[in-house]
Parts: sequence; structure tokens; C-alpha cells
Amino acid sequence: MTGDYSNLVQYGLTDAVRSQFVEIVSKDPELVPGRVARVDGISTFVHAETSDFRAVSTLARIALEDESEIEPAQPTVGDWVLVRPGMNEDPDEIEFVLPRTSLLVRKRVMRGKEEGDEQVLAANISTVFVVQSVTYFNAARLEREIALAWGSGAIPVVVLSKSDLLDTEAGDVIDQARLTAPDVEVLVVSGITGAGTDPLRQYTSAGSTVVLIGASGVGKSTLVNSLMGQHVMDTGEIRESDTRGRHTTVTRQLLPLLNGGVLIDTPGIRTIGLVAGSEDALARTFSEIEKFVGQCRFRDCGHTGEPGCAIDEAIAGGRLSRTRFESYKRMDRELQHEETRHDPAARTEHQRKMRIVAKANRQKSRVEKASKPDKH
Ligand SMILES: Nc1nc2c(ncn2[C@@H]2O[C@H](COP(=O)(O)OP(=O)(O)OP(=O)(O)O)[C@@H](O)[C@H]2O)c(=O)[nH]1
Ligand SMILES: [Mg+2]
Ligand SMILES: [Zn+2]
Repeated sequence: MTGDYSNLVQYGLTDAVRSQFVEIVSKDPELVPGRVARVDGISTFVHAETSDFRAVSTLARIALEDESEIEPAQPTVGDWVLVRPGMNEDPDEIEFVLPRTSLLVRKRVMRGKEEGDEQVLAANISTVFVVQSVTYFNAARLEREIALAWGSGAIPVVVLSKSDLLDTEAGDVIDQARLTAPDVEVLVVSGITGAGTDPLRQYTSAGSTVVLIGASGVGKSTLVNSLMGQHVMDTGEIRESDTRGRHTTVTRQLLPLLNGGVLIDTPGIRTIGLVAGSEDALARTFSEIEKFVGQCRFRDCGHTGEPGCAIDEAIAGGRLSRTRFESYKRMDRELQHEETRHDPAARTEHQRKMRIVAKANRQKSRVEKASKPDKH
């Protein structure tokens, strides 16, 4: 049967994607559907139905219902695309990228520079495995990784790796991870022995795409090899002594499992910056804080020592962790800063808010009200 694209099933094809392909190709039969497996500089490696392509993507745009609308798109690993094969010496071109159901984006922080650009890591993922080693658990880092994952639209799962290196049970680390990632499943595995990896497979069923993220050396590629049941990715020793060339994996890569599920291995990321628009992701990451936010005496409480502040009371009463709240504030400030870089209107609004907080702090000794008015 033509038009069922059964060869793409191994790369995670779903019915929803198939019907979009069928519709587009019915109008333009020259176009060839496929999925981006890797991007090497200007060349994009695409798995397609009967052959693979190394395509260019200079003119790629999102395939929108309204064809008069043009939204340029840089194809990334996991994207479903339509390639127009080149005639004669012409290169094969990615013409359309299907609208993404999820998109993992981080802000790249340049060394020594404050402003970085945005890096799109993967598209159309269902689950993000956030990998940290049980021997080197870092809560502050995990918060950022979880926020990054929520921001993509996919579901995060914390995967604590290298369990074979612990003499004792991983109980302490698991508890810390649970507190750091409320609402997120926490699993403990060893990529070397395979212990604990079975529960990971519920996320890799046919049609699902799982991306692994985490610092260099935490064991992402080792875990990928374990799940694939064969050596597909090189793994490497961590060389603590030099900071250069530490990354073993250097390109993001889509890897089909045998059952129609797909893994995306990524190089370790050192810094995780949130991109503008990650407010919801932040709220989900710190969901236990959100429930106190509306409880303060003042509707627009800045939680900076105002009287009747529910956050302060929760911290004092041991119902909320001060460390968590400090992290939340720090990340929220960073996000505000990101917003202001993008939107001049937001900048004024932000400055206005900042002045209000400052004023409230100055006046707070004088403020005395029982009901719940604004504080200005
Ligand atoms: N004991 C033990 N060692 C592991 C485990 N997983 C990974 N390692 C070791 O940790 C080192 C790094 O593993 P990789 O899988 O290359 O790490 P990675 O996260 O892919 O690193 P990058 O590709 O640089 O991002 C290697 O020496 C692995 O053998 C594990 O479960 N147990
Ligand atoms: Mg690797
Ligand atoms: Zn408050």
C-alpha cells in the first residue's frame, strides 16, 4: 500500500503525523516525508521511506494550514519534514517542517558573556529523561533541567544513574530528587549492569520519542546502549583534570529502538538557561510554592518580607523549603531579565513592578491593613 509510510514507523511515526504527510503529499507528490536524525552543520540527515537524505534546509518553513502564512523553521533532531529531492546537481531541500508537538529549547550561556542565543535541542519528544549520577547529585542543576524539560511540552522523568557505584541503597539521593522534582517520577538505574532499566521502557513504546539530557559524563550514552541492547554510542571516561574535550557525545542523534520507540542522545550540557516564556515551566517545577502564592495578605505580594506573606509563614512553619524558594526567586528573576530582552513593553512593566517592590519595602513598617487590598 502506498502512502502508509510503514518504513517510518521505526522512526516513531504516529497516525497523526501520517495523516499530515498523506495530505501534503496528495497535493504535491514530489515531496518525500521523513524524520530528522541528525544535523551536521549545513547538512541535515533525514530518514525517509525508501532512502535517506543529506538535505539542506535554507528555505525550510513550518507546514501551516493557511499556505499564505510563512513561518521559517530551522529543522532539528526529531522534526518530521518533507524533502524535495534535487534535480541533477541540485541539493535535496527540506521544504516543510510539520508543526511541532513539543520543542526542547535552552538558552546557551556564552562563557564570560551574559547574553547567549537560543539552542533548539530536539522536537516532537514525548518524554525527557533528566539524567544525573547518584554519585554526583546536584539539586540546583536538577531544578533547571526539570524546568527546561517542562518548558518543552514533554514530560520529564528523573533518571538517577550509576546505581552500581553506591555501597548503600540510593534512598537519600532518591529522597532529595523527589523533593527537588515534585510531580516527577524518579527512577534509579545502572546503565552498566542494566539494573532498574525496565521501568524506563514504559516511556519508549511505539510512537514515543525520548530525549536524554544531563551533564557530560552522567552516563546518557551508556544508558542508550543499554536500552538499545547494543553498542550504538561511544561512551567515555570523565577527565576531571582537563576541561577541554570532555564531551564524548558531540552531536544530537535520533536512534530507533526495535519496537517503534525512539531515543535521542545529546551531548552533555554545562549550563542550562531558560528561554523567555518559561513561566509555566517554572511554576510546574516549583509547584509546591505556587499553592502559597495566592494566600498572602496583599494580592500583589512580592514575598520580600511584607506583612501577612504566606510564603514567609510557610517557610517559618517548616512547610516550605527556604532553599527551594530562593532557587525559585533566582530563576524567576533570570526569566524576567530574558523577557525584558525580548519585549520593550515588558521591560517597562518589569521596571514598574520593581519600583513597586522597592516602595513596598520602604513602606512596609507603615502598612497596616486587615483585609486583602493591593499594597499600593
Ligand atoms: N559504574 C558505572 N559507570 C557508568 C555508568 N554509566 C556510565 N558510566 C561511566 O561513566 C562514563 C561516562 O559515561 P557516558 O555514557 O559516556 O556519559 P554521557 O552522559 O554520555 O557523557 P557525554 O556524552 O559527554 O555527555 C563512562 O566511563 C561510563 O563507563 C553506570 O551505570 N555505572
Ligand atoms: Mg554521551
Ligand atoms: Zn507573599
